[in-house]
Amino acid sequence: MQIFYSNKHRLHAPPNELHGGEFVQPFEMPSRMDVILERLKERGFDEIADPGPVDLTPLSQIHAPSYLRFLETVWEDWKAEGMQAEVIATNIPARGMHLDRPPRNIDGKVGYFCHSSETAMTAGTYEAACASLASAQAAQSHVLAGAPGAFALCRPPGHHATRDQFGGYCFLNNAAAAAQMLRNGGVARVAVLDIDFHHGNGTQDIFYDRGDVFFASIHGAPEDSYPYYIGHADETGRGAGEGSNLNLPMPPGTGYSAWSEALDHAVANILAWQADALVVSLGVDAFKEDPISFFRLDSDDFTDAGRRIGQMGLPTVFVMEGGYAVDEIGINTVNVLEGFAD
Ligand code: 5XA
Ligand code: ZN
Repeated sequence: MQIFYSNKHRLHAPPNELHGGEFVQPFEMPSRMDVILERLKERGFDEIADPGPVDLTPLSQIHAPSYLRFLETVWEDWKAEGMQAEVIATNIPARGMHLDRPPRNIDGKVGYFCHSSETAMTAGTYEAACASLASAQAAQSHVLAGAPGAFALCRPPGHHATRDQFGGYCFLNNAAAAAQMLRNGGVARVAVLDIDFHHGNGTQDIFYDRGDVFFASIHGAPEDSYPYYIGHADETGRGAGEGSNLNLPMPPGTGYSAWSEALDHAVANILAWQADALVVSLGVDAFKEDPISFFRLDSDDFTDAGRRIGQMGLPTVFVMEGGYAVDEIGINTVNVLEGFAD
């Protein structure tokens, strides 16, 4: 399987994450990629290419122009205001406030374009996010050209990036961009299957009103897990998108038996919807030892999940999302790809 990966992710390495009321070393760290790369090579996945330059044009179909401008300029504006350290949102518009009036002040703007403040930005964040996106774009081009599958080893991840907000370690929505570009390339019906532990609120937000992209997500129930305020089963799409959104929230302690039933349900719905191609938001934080999640999947379960996805018989773009049990992230990620290739 062809893999696309850019070393530029290292440009994004904030020193801190606000977690449980204190600054900790970020869970989403560059070494995650090293462990996955090592395992890919060990298992014979050696077709690993740099994606080349990013194409920013399709972004306007999934992100708001004001948000894209913000991402591009935030670091300079932040520094110009005299801020000494990384960009962190401290004020986020809440109930009763204006959600539609972006402030001029950069501190206010950062909060306006953010939905969760664990996510910091540094001087290299925008460039790293663009390089991550480039991998997703290259993988989708490869599949569009006829490959049965391709893997975009993306960092930073993307599925929490909404039309106009960053958060959950995400800035540009790589999976949504891949889906949009498949559509632009002539694929009539594209499904996004999100198997990351966390609900892909960004991808849902982007496609919620659209009937040409189906979104299915298996995730920790919002009552108990991030992103908390979205991801319920009764969110089924709106307008032309009604019926094209499937949320399968699961309770703490969910093991592979229940999780794989949810996967089968998502697969059956995607096939019934008659998708022509698939984008998988591939997070492996459903693993039993993940430090910020509560499902109980074993490493072997990821192989089986990959097999079930492969049995759909759809051209498939895998896009890396989360997974923070760093020692096992390589095994778990590559297991999905091996199961698929089976
Ligand atoms: O898939 N999303 C993640 O793994 C990020 C979760 C951030 C929780 N604060
Ligand atoms: Zn996650």
